[in-house]
Amino acid sequence: MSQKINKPKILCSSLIIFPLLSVFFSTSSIFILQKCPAAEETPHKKAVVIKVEAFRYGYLPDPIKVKKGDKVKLLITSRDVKHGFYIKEYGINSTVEKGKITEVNFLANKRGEFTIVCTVYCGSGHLSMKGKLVVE
Ligand SMILES: [Cu+2]
Repeated sequence: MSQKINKPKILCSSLIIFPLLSVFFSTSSIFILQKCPAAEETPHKKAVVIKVEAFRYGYLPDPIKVKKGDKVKLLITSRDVKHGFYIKEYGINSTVEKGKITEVNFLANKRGEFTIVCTVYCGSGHLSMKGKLVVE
């Protein structure tokens, strides 16, 4: 008789213990993942956002300074007319119009100084319209 009573008890307690164990292990593994330094580095690095203004005949800020390894987001506007924004070494070739924001995203994976060139004729000083990107 006593065996017949005990079986449901064991079944019942295992029904409680196993979910509790699984909850314990899943929460502890989440905790371990959060503490793991590798997990902290894995999420995508936040982009460095820089507002840039193009004008006759230059760019502000000048130079645009970032650090090697930075994910860079440039938000470029024009003060006056349509301009170009060209950086050969980074394969960037965009245009900027007054009243609009041109977004340029790139990974600053090359150290050095790079010339920014205007590729849209914008007036008598167009050919001398240059800026600089510095990747430190
Ligand atoms: Cu120009």
